[in-house]
Amino acid sequence: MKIEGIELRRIEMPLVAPFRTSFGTETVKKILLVRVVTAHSQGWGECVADAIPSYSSEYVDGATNVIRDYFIPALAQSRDIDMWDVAPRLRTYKGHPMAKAALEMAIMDAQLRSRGVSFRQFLGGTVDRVPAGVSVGIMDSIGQLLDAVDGYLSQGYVRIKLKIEPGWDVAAVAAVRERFGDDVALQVDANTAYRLHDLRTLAKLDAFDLLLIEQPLPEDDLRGHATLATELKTPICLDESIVSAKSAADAIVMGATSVVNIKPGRVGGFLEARRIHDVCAAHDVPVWCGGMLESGIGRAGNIALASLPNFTLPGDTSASDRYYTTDITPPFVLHEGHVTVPGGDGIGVEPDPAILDKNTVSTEWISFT
Ligand code: OSB
Ligand code: MG
Repeated sequence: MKIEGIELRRIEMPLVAPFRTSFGTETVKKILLVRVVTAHSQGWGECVADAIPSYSSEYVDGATNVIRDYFIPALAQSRDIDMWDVAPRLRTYKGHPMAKAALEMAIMDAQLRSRGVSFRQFLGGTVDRVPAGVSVGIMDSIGQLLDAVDGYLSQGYVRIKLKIEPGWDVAAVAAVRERFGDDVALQVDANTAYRLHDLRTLAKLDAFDLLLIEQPLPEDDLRGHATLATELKTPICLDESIVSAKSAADAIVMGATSVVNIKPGRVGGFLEARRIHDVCAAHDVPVWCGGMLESGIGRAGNIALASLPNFTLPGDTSASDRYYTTDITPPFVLHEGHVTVPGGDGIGVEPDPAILDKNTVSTEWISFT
């Protein structure tokens, strides 16, 4: 596939409500979109790096720079590119999985569109809709939290994930259980906010029959998670720690995780995401698709990924209006707690040019010719 050029477009989208986690609060999502243009098609990729390096070391300005200054020149050495070449060609550059994933996604989308194949077909998805969970941020009060959860449950979300941190954990979970009962599928996400010495607090969560606790300890502490797993009844699910199929296999074999959150951006792209799906399936470890507050572009890819057979838990694949009043693509909507897997070629969605322009902060075009 011959690439004519690549556009790097920065957009900013106001969130419908501030999203607070143990590492910070987001009110406007800054997104880097990658558009790959070939003679026959174009493809879209979304970089999920946040504005600041707090979920991981990546951030959106850094991702823009490394793509422009290193990754595109490496790919431009030959205009003829296949999606399978992207990761191997960028391997000499360490890290930056979210930046690499965005570029690979755009090339994959262009290639699959020109072949008339959808992401779902290509990845091996087996269903045409996936269950939608919702990730609920840390709030100023328990009352506010209960109102938010109430709203999501009445919309039909089939699973609630509460963001937690020291001081906003046992009481928040207890209040949600108390108010909405034991039948609500409930889980928590700590985004690395705890240490092993918090064991007694974390063990209190065992009383609430949670589906899982996500990433309680720092990302490099696999051994700590393995120790914690022997002390807790609640299953541990790793997010930040899982950066590749190899790290997933290691974490599983060490007993550090019994469920895995897969985010294509965090692991360097959809091809590696599928390998993680496969390695987890081989170990009978269920997976679910995480989210990074994506626009409709990234969301389309995530929902296609979530249609693979070992995605047996609902993901953070919420409807577009959970994040944005107006998304850049036609919105993904909730039907009976599910979202529909796009069936069109490539990611199966296209941004609306006028909405895109309205949210655009800057664009740059890098010609391959
Ligand atoms: O840890 O899953 C996370 C958002 C930004 C960074 C990290 C995380 C999240 C979420 C949001 O939980 C999930 C979503 O996109 O709905
Ligand atoms: Mg998480």
